[in-house]
Amino acid sequence: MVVLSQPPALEHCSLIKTCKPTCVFTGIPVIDLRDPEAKTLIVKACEEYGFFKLINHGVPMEFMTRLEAEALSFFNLPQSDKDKATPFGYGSNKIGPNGDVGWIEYLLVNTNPQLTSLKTLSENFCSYAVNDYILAVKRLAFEVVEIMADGLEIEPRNVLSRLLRDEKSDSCFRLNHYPPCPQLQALSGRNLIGFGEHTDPQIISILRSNNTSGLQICLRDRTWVSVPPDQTSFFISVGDALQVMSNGRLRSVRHRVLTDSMKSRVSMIYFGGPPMSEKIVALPCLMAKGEESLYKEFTWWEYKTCAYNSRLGANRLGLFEKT
Ligand code: GA4
Repeated sequence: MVVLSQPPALEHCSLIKTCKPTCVFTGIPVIDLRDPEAKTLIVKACEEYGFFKLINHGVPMEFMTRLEAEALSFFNLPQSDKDKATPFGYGSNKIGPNGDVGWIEYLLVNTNPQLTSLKTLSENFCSYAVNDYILAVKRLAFEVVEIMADGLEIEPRNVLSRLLRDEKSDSCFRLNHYPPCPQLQALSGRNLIGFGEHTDPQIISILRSNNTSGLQICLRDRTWVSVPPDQTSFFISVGDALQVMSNGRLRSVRHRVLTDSMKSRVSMIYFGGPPMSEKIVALPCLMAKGEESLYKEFTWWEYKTCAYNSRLGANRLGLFEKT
């Protein structure tokens, strides 16, 4: 068991009572990247859930296990050492700048090689496992959005991937550690929020976690369901920017993470975003004749600024809907 040198105070985290017991959802679409039907299945999954599990993805398992081991050795350092990494993206309990809290500690860096945060982080805290992993997951993200473009029958097929491949792409990478919370056992029927409900603002997110459950997604009928963990696969989520670019056809998925009472959860997520100056608008090639865009025009910089001025769980896209 991982023991935090300074456990976050329980009263600082949001204790929520689940209204209905959440069930483990067995209906998450599972997509084999090598399946000739993958393009159609990916689009279907993103329309229905904004979420799917990807298998046969080609990223070597050692890339994941090496980074997970390095992340754990970092998160197991004394608190005073981890606090030294605050300028390089370390944070605990606080999520974003507007008062959101969670039972979590993390490292959050921009993946743009021109910015120094990732470089400094890998040199000082995570050696090079993080670089291998990010490179592999970026390539996977490019491939997934290219297959998605094929499935959407849009041309050129790099219409989405060019935004992630751009050297100015505003993408980031997050390593999350959710320590177990044994006190939860005494609070039967209550759940502790590790990471509160939200949608990801970017285009696409690629998540890998260890075998500890906790991730939940919100279905169309607004019920929350638990995603069975699978440390060998990736979970892919549609972000707000892709919802806008597809004029609402693909939906960005609301999700959250609940704390486990016994097991620590480690997740690693690549958030693929466009360059700051990019206009986020419905792709003309996806609009039917006479179809109106559902959202007002904005740049990624404007949307990101709005996200950082809002609470985690806010319906940010609502502010950009045409009335
Ligand atoms: C949610 C998705 C990513 O983790 C993240 C988060 C960011 C942060 O933790 O700094 C935000 C959150 C996320 C959306 C609203 C704002 C910004 C915290 C917050 C309250 C890195 C991102 O890009 O947006």
